[in-house]
Amino acid sequence: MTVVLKLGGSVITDKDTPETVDRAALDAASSTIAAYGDTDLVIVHGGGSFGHHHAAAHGVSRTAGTHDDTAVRDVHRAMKRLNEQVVDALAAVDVPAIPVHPLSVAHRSMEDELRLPSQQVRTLLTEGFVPVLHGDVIGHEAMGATILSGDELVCALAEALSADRVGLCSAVPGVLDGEDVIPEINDFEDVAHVLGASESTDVTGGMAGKVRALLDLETPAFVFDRGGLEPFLMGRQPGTRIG
Ligand code: IP8
Repeated sequence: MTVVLKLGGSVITDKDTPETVDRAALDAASSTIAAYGDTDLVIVHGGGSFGHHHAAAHGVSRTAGTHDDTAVRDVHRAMKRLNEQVVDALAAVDVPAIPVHPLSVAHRSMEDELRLPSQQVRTLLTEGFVPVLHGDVIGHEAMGATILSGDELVCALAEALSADRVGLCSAVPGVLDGEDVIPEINDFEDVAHVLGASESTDVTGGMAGKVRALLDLETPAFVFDRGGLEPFLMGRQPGTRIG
């Protein structure tokens, strides 16, 4: 059983205060993963208050490229700082977490397609490690560099590894219609009217972008909040099932 799990930036950071980890939330998620992540697990985390603030300050996004080397370093280094804290929190509870930095291996082609080699992740998994990737800034042919979201990574990895389940641990208990969690989504048009824009600085599209990308996957995906992490890792179906 191969599982790709994204820890959303809003879950593990204080999204409105630059470069601030939510220590209690990160430690709690790490302990849950240590207790229940008894499977081939790849972890991806989002940018939260690390990547997004720098990306917004430099005007770089998924679609707005930059040739400013300072911008690329600022965004990437912020994400590496967060990644180090995530890897350390996991390692502290004996999860064999290993950092994998997308900027060093991935790029986007002229046709706007993500090229992400996956053999290094596959090998790490086979050898018993837990690769921990993160949203990043990557080279983009003819555009300089653009943002790679954790959601894109999750989708690319799920396909490349033929994952059995995808989980997105987010700030909300699922995709919401008002106060209610939508149990299942199979068509974007059914929910387009209820998907608003993300409230904090988020350069990669918020919930609408997540749902679109997850619907394109073969693998069933679940969107849930931190309370859903344990049931998800136990093989249950918390939050919203997409696809
Ligand atoms: O939080 C974006 O990843 P996301 C990463 O998964 C950066 O959208 C660098 C802003």
